[in-house]
Amino acid sequence: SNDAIGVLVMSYGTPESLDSVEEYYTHIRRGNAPSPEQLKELVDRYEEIAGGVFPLRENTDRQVSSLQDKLDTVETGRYRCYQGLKHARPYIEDGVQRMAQDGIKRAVGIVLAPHFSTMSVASYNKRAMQEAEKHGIEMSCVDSYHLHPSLIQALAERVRDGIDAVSAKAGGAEVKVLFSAHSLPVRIRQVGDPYEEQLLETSRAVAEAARAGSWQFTWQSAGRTNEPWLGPDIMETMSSLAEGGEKALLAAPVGFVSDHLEVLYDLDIEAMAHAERLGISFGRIRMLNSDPLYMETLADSIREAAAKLP
Ligand code: FEC
Repeated sequence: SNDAIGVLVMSYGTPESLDSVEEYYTHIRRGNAPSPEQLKELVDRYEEIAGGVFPLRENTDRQVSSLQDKLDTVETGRYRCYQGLKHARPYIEDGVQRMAQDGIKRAVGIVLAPHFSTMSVASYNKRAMQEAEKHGIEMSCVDSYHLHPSLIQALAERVRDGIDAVSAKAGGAEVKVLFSAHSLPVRIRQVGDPYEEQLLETSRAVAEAARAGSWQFTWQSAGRTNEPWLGPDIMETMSSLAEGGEKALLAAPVGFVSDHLEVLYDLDIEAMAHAERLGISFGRIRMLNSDPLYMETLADSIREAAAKLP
């Protein structure tokens, strides 16, 4: 047995190589393989962001090791971090199995996404708890940390810097901040899901801390399925703002914490091209990645969850 508290750090996951994009996409689609056209479209997007490199993998690795360092500065040896990915190896279950092999008896689970949704964080936590139970590990999971003061501070610094950078590009024009997050199917509203409210709470707190004059929230990266997804999408929002005379926009994707496809492609390539067509200035805040304030947010949330363990 091992007295250390295991920390299962969960993240979305990304393919290991271009050869494993199909397996990854099939997993996201709950076992339904994509068509050859769908697969090609996704492979092309990965090729465009980094020539077939998968930045999320290295970013998650770095976040986990920085978090371990941060936890060690508080109490050496008390916490031991393990990685568990939602759609790629090492899967969430693999991470829990590794804990079990190390004799871990008590653990905390945390997702590298600040906002709770029944369709996102809840499904990570459920998989983690189910696997932990199989191995007799007591596990307590963090649901959200979307208003942690260190998170708000880190995001506000980025918004402030982003406003200055876009304003300079736009000849001093006033910059409107577009807070964004991954869209989800509209049906989350039927179950009273807190996702939307939490995202608005983060946006409001960051806008205030950054003294952003003008801002709004919008969705991005909706899935391509037949059911309705939450909108408006950032592309539509950009079009209507440009039509209304807005000259400079800053994307602040506060639902994400890392440089990855949904930021590097959907915002930096797609939304940027859209801004050029509309003739407006556009920029995006730097992502948190392993920022010390983000590590502090995670470490505090972990300690709080650990205090609830038997
Ligand atoms: O860089 C990378 O390799 C991974 C980038 C990535 C992140 C991410 C985050 C979230 N997703 C969420 C929900 C959904 C739902 C579907 C869905 C589909 C995809 C596809 C790719 C993908 N997601 Fe993702 N997501 C990332 C990547 N996501 C690729 C498949 C092709 C496409 O639609 O573009 C729809 C599934 C279905 O078909 O039924 C739903 C949510 C997040 C943010 C929270 C989190 O990180 O968990 C919510 C990063």
